[in-house]
Amino acid sequence: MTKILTLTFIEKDKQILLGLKKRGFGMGKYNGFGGKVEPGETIEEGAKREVFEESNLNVDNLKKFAVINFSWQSKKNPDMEVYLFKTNNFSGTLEESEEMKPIWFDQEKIPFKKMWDGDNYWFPYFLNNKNFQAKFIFDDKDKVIDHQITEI
Ligand code: 8OG
Repeated sequence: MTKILTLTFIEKDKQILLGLKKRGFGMGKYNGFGGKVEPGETIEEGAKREVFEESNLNVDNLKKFAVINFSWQSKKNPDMEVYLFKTNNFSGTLEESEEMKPIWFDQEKIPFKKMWDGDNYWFPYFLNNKNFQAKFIFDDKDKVIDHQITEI
């Protein structure tokens, strides 16, 4: 069964808020904020809830810019369908959570070496304000072995 997840990026001027994941899936990597959509909530509600749980910020006016399907050749993880949102509408006090240590990065200084391998491929679309659909297949070491990105 495919897991449905969200991933939200908060933007301010030419900066993007990323969090260093402190535990679980993707530990040690920088990422946007997100996670599983819970039964009974819409994808957008799930996205807002995850941002709040992980950063203490309230976000609004989320703009969906991509859907990415991730899978592993060995099936070591379930297939995932991730809905990506961006927003520059946020309020509240940024706080570190048990899951994430948030840090603002300049757009030109995104820490790709400490991010998911696939992010190298699709982040430029995001930074250039393109909407897209993508598919990534990873090997056992989470390296990309196949991918496809289509602008929409
Ligand atoms: O609830 P949990 O922390 O396990 O959710 C995983 C988060 O990681 C969710 O926001 C979706 C996101 N995610 C993946 N794969 C990838 C990926 O390859 N790159 C990025 N940037 N995020 C990913 O599940």
